[in-house]
Amino acid sequence: PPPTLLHPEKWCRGFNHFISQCLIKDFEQRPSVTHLLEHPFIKQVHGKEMSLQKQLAELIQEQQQLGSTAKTRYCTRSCIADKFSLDDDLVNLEVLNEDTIIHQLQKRYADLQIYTYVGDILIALNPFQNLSIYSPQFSKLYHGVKRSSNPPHIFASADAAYQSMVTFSKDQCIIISGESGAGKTESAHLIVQHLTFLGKANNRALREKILQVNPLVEAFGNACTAINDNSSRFGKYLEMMFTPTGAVMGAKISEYLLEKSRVIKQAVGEKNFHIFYYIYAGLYHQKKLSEYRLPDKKPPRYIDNETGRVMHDIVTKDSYGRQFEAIQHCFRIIGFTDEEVYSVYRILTGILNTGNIEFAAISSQHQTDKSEVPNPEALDNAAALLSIGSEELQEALTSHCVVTRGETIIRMNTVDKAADVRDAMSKALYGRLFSWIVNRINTLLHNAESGMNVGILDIFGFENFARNSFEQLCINIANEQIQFYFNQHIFALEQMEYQSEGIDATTVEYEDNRPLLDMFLQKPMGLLSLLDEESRFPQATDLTLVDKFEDNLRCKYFWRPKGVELSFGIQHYAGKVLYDASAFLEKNRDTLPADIVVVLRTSENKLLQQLFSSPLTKTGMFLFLKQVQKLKLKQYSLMDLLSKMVVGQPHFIRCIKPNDDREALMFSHERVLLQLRYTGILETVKIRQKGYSHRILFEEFVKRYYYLAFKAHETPLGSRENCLAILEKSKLDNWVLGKTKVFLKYYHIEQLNLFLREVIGRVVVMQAYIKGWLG
Ligand code: AOV
Ligand code: MG
Repeated sequence: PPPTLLHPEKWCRGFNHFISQCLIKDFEQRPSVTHLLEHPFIKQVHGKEMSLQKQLAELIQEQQQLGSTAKTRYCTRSCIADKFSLDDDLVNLEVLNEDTIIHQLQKRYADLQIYTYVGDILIALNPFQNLSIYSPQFSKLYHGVKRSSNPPHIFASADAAYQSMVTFSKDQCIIISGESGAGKTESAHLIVQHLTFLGKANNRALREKILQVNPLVEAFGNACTAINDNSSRFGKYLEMMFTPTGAVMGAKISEYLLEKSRVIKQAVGEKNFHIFYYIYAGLYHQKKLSEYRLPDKKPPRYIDNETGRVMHDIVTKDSYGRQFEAIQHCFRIIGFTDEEVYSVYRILTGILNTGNIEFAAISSQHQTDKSEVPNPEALDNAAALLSIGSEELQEALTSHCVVTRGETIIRMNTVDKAADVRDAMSKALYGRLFSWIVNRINTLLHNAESGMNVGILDIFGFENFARNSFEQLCINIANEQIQFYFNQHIFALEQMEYQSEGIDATTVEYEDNRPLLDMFLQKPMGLLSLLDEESRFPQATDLTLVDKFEDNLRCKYFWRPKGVELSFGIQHYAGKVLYDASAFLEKNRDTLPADIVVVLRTSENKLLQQLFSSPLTKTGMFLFLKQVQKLKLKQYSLMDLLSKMVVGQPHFIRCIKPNDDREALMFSHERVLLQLRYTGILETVKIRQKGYSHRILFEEFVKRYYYLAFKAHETPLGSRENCLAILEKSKLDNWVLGKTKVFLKYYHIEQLNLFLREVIGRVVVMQAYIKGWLG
């Protein structure tokens, strides 16, 4: 069905668009010219445009001059003129300032035009309501057409990445950024949806599998926070692999920095990872709670944050139960065995039972701070589900071995210490289970053949809560790095290259967050190094840590508020955040006592045994983000990191949250302005207006576009002159030739590709015409 939410006139702008609509709606595939001309829609606009027949006649004439042959699909769309709405791209603004930009976005948002271009960058405003613009019809609409044929759309961005990959045989990456709740994860889903559509493999099963990856990992890695009901609590890089001809053939996912602490505790108003509620509801409805030793009155402590509420939701809301079925479906489609899934459930419910183990102090004559488990039932339940001995488990929780001078001594744990060990075990179980699932998905979707890929980066967005802890710091540093990457790509590298190619291009000032990143990542005096160093001192406390920060981080981005001992502030690119350093050291140490590992290794659950026996093969993560997680990299060098991170040609999507109330159609001027400011949108528009977003080596350029100026059988040299010939023949303007490269504006590429397709398309149209197919 056509979009209902948008005014038809706004949505269907060009003639071209009508054609595409007709193609999709009324003719399935390819209409004859007569059919097209008969169509009421076409009839209506026909008079205003050049007649189709006239165009065809011209095409044939041109074609005879070009005299080349080619094979490609039937292509009517590209030979029909269209109009371009200037509103779609901020680069077209005549008066360029914050006011005009925000006015434009606001106007568009009111029309439910949530997408807007800044050159090749896409701005996506969260609509906070479901729009009917993501159906397969829309995927078709945005498939391989000129960008200006349709209003801006996330499918167009996915399409651009895909076409780029196929055309240049080069890996691509799509980097989605924005603060928490801005719509990154939704955008990532839509991109996967469109890419699976584009990469139509004969293998339907594989496509199905790929579409289940996000829902599955998000059930384990997303949770409800104060800002977003489906907040990503881990970073995700999903690579979709394609054959050289562009058919999808596999996928690979990398995860980093899962917020494990959520397993054991959540802030007020927040929840544990989705999967715990899904499984609880699923087992409840299947009447299997007792089999997994879960109570049906009061849910386990780990998921019972708001007393009473959780059980009520589990019993009454059928959405949780449905989600559980969906997850079972995901597991099955992707190819997990029943045994594996069963083991996963045992471990998850084992974790829930572990959380219920309590400790009480017992005093004996010799030791006053011993602890015991007053509720052996919980202990037995946890041990049973994890398939380990309950006595061994109790021992590992309440005592630990120390080796001094070759002698092994057993020390008893205090109540607090025992509780910490219990929680550390739960976190480790969950964290390793999560990594295992990701690894398993990769094995199941792996394809040994070499190909190209489009990677999609979707991380947790910038967060600023009432109370911010270690997790927020990690999340915000990761966002700081993405911002840096964006800046490097859009501003710094670009300007460097102009210089080396001897091109005169105006420089644009931008807010460089490098000093801030240095403050975090520098060795040995950066914040993370200091944290690491302090974590190694057994005597250190969170207070000595903040003192250390204060003594060493002497820069304007760091400050310590008066009167609040454990707090410190950071001026992030996206705003000021006040952090509470309680438990920073413990969270950074993230230690799991050896005693626990030993016990878990004895498990009869094969999967669990595996989780703790060998180090899991970590998937190829981005070094730059891994750095945040593993603070032990040898030398910190930003440019080095950066070059490793560039896994392909980047495409940027900047998500913007129009309001904090998650309300549809509400546009908070203030909030949007803030986001425009800190993401440097104004500067981005400026540089896109003035700069050249594409730089192609002469040789590559000629190889790719020689068709436009030379005969099909010719093989012209990759020289400056030949580039010039092609560019002149194409009648483009505003390009520049450097010493080794052709510098193009973002829209040139599209025009060139379109010309190329037109040349090829004409051949087909002409042949079809001659054969009498169309007459
Ligand atoms: P995030 O990924 O950027 O936050 P999400 O993608 O989870 O944000 O989006 C938050 C919510 O906004 C979703 O659950 C939807 O309800 C709504 N939403 C976003 N984009 C769309 C869209 N295109 N159409 C309809 N609704 C949308 V975080 O992961 O919290 O940083 O950590
Ligand atoms: Mg997200």
